[in-house]
Amino acid sequence: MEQTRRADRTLSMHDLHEIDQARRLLDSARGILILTGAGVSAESGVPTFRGPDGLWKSHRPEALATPEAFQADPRLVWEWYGWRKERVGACRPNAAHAAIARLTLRNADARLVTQNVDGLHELALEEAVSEGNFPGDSAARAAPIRLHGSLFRTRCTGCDNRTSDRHPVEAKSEASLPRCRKCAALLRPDVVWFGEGLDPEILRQAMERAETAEVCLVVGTSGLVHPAASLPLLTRESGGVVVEVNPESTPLTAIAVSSIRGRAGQILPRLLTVESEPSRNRVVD
Ligand code: BV8
Ligand code: ZN
Repeated sequence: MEQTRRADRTLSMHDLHEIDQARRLLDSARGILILTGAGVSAESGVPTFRGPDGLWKSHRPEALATPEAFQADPRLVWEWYGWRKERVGACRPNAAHAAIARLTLRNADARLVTQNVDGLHELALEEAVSEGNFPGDSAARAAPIRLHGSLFRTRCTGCDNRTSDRHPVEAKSEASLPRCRKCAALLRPDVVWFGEGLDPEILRQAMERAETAEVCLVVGTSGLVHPAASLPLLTRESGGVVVEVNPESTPLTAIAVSSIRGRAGQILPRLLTVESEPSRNRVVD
């Protein structure tokens, strides 16, 4: 109990009230969409895009994460992705990833859609499955919908072959860059770059979840990148409500019924603990 009180002190009465209100909404929700951005991984040490640590060698992420940048200098872009793979490879999921993983495993009506390419949601899911005895299919059902791809997958620029790839990147010269085993063409990270369309099937699934969710819980996103940032709008237009968790206000704060100012790792365990799950969908351990 001492533990809780110490943490609570950092949370104002107003925050605690917002958290209680949001928990009630999540409790009674028939359909929950969780949308995450880089902020959910900040406490794991992953640099956010717009945070102070977002810049790489004075390059803005939006400038490097484009087909044009790759066309112009594939070695530079691969060096950046190599740096991110190494950095993220040393990071572990945090309490926010774990709370989301447990909710999506226990509640068949809760689904995660992420903008993140760091793979920490997937790792948290594996850990939650190994810790708790959830029915066999729950891990597959709870797999996050990845809007923007993964740092740990490559795509061939020639034959479009896609494979998982956790190897470090050799980006010393163009000759050392990764090549396709099938057609020897240059490989690229299997992520969605600015100016590139999202996978239509993945976007359809995410939009369907947004339209049917009664609550869209938005965690750690600046709400500036589209079409991801329009998903909470879809929930609201379909009669649902938006709950936001972010230390700062964002363009999505204006449409949120509850916007909790705090760090995901501190707030989500409070928001998504087991008691909050609706009994009708609870999967018995
Ligand atoms: C497309 C993969 C068309 C690569 C990424 C409508 C309006 C305006 C612009 C557009 C529009 N529609 C399209 C556009 C253009 C563009 C766009 O949105 N531009 C923005 C910058 C204005 N969108 C696109 O180009 C999309 N494609 O539209 O194609 C098309 C259609 C059909 C056919 C052909 C073409 C593609 C967008 C995807 C780009 N790829 N990632 C890679 O990662 O390398 S986006 C990338 O940046 C991330 O995935 C993520 O989506 C985004 C970063 O945003 P966040 O995750 O929110 O992170 P950020 O740092 O900004 O914020 C962190 C937040 O966390 C902050 O609010 C902070 O306060 C908070 N925080 C910090 N610590 C914590 C915390 N929160 C909680 N706890 C903490 N501890
Ligand atoms: Zn190929």
